[in-house]
Amino acid sequence: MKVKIVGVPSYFGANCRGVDMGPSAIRYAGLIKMIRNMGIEVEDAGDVNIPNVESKGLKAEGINYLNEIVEICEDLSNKVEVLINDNILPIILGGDHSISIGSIGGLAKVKKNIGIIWIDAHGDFNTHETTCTGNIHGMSLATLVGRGLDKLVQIGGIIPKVKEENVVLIGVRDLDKNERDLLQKSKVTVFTMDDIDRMGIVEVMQKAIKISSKDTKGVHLSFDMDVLDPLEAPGVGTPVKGGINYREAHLALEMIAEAKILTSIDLVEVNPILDQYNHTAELAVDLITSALGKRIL
Ligand code: 6HN
Ligand code: MN
Ligand code: MN
Ligand code: MN
Repeated sequence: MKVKIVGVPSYFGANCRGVDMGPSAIRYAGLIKMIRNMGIEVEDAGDVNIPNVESKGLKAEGINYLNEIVEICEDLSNKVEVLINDNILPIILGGDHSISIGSIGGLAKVKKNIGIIWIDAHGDFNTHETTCTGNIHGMSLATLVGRGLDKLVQIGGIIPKVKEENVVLIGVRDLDKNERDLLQKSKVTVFTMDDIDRMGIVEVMQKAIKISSKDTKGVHLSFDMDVLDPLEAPGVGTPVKGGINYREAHLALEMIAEAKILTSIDLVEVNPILDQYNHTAELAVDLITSALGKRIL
């Protein structure tokens, strides 16, 4: 296995500063060294270029930073396409969760048939018609299954990038009303926090791995740090109480590693401005190593 790190220091999809420092904080927490210590070949591919529109509050079609996000995600999708073609496992560091449109956009160009495991406190299943905030990080999963604004859905050229039947959402506890209706009518499989409480993370992950990998050429892991309980991961932009703990997160990712289905990873929404002593970024590093197969006792 060969791994390359790509940073996407963008806050546009969250419309809130801080997450743009996520890639730096995660690198500073020792990501490269920790992966290398596992005996895995790893290289830092640097950052995607982010347009400088400091505090302009740009909107297009009523959506915050629509054009900037399209530009960033097209660029990212091209970079990920190259890495996947070279048999490299990309780890994309956010930035806010809108960047997954670019990373999975690139993956879909090469692999065609893929699955997604989306671990998040939120559904990210709004469209331009249901959003209450106009923030694209709340629309990224909907976009990937082909719902919403043409400009977003068309990123990377493959529409949809993934079939809903192969999408699993885990850890959800905060959905907007219309977003919930959309999800319920969709073919996406949702495991809420309540499901995790009742079934346990092991059964949830066994199901998730089966569903996401069924008839696919691999699975992308999209890990939003706000799925963790804010007591353990305070450095996120949209914290919601009642999340999973470090042990559950580790076990979930360790099981994904054992299943050997992963093509690519993104880890998003680390906000160092809201963090304490870079703790959330350090947790992010630990969890990435779990997804790469590191065992902890
Ligand atoms: N995230 N549902 C809210 C919205 O703005 O649409 C919150 C989205 C949070 C997105 O954390 O990636
Ligand atoms: Mn998210
Ligand atoms: Mn979230
Ligand atoms: Mn373990």
